[in-house]
Amino acid sequence: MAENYYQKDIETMPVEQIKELQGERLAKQVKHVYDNVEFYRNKMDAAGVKPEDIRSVEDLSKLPFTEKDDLRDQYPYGLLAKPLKDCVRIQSTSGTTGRRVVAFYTQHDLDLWEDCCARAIMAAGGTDEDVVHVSYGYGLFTGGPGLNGGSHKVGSLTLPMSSGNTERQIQFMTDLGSTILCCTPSYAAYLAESIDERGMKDQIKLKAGIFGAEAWTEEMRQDIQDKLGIKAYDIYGLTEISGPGVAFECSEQTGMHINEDHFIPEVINPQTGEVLPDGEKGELVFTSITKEAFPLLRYRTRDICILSRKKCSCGRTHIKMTKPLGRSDDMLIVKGVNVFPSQIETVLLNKGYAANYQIIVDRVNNSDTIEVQVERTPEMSNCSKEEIAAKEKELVAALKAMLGIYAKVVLVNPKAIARSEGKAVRVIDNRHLY
Ligand code: DLL
Repeated sequence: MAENYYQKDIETMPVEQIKELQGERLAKQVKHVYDNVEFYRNKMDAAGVKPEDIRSVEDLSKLPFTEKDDLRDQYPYGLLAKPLKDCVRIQSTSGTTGRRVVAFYTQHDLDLWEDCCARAIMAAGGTDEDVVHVSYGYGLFTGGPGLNGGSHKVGSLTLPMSSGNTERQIQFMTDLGSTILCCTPSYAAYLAESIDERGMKDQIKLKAGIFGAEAWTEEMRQDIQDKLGIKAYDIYGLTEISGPGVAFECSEQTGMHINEDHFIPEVINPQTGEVLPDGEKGELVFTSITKEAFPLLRYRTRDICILSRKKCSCGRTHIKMTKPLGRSDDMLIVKGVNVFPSQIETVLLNKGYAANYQIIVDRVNNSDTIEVQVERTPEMSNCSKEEIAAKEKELVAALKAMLGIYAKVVLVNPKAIARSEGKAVRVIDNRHLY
């Protein structure tokens, strides 16, 4: 299949040229921000940096970071760089860690954001002949509006389903012949399961899925691809930087191209703030160089990933990021050991379970405990108590090998774990209650 681009010239631009473009846009953006946002003016003055000091990407590290707490402190209007009358949209998120963030967009900002989503849809093989089924939430969450706008730009027939009402989702999917599904991976897994139960796999025409907004493993990708008979593409983004489409996967499915003409990525050591070379694992930081209303400089995402400039077979030249491998703030520290929920998911899926699980962390007698609840597979319905106990023991051993610590495993009944239509709740950390 020939590679599909939405903005080929930009997406395949030689790296040197991208860097030059970034430098020009960065210098302009820093001036815009310095002139219009008191918060940044104060921060830059305190750091002794003037807008004239920032002329190229190499100067980026002279700028101070922006933290999530800054956004909370400046809520709601403190980081606005345009008069409110020039803004046409607000989106918001409670954020992965529960803090409210409000982002503003001018019409131009929306236009560029939708371009990014259009690139993602076309990279997943989308054209104006497709029926794009958007089951991300609409409203303040960026998922629905972002992919909706991108789908319009591609010229696809857009189904603004939003999340929920699985019965209707499947009916529309079959009646209207949806070909590309956009939703969270956990909801895609749930839809796949529901389609399977109804024996309707033959009636769906899906060829691709664009799934993101939450962590998911390669194993989960394989599972969804097999169950729905599609290619599943990852998409990454965050409200603070625009929404979905900051980065997206291409046919190679080996990481996501960051839209470098709009966002400059850096990876830093989360403890020291030191910038790390490409190929090293650290916290992702973004500077938005084209946004008018809500431009952030060196925003610390807390997402842990690795950047790579390795040549991509799709022809795109923009740098690639791995799937977020965890969050510097969501990483669980259990008995002093760093545990990422994705490690647990990998073990469960490798052992043949579906991604219906929950991790419960607690503190008993001053000692951390971790329990993994996972649903039994349908094949286990006739298992005896002893057989179930043996399966649990097997998982305990596999988790111990992966994490290095003991985690209790409870195999619960199928459907016992609440399904999510948006982002799945994987971790319940009861230690915060004390
Ligand atoms: O989740 C935007 C989005 C919508 C992305 C639809 C993709 C698809 P927020 O609600 O602000 O925005 O949450 C942003 O979600 O910092 C990551 O921790 C996580 N996240 C987003 N995409 C992925 C992904 C949207 N593909 C936060 N894999 C980010 C893993 C993701 N985590």
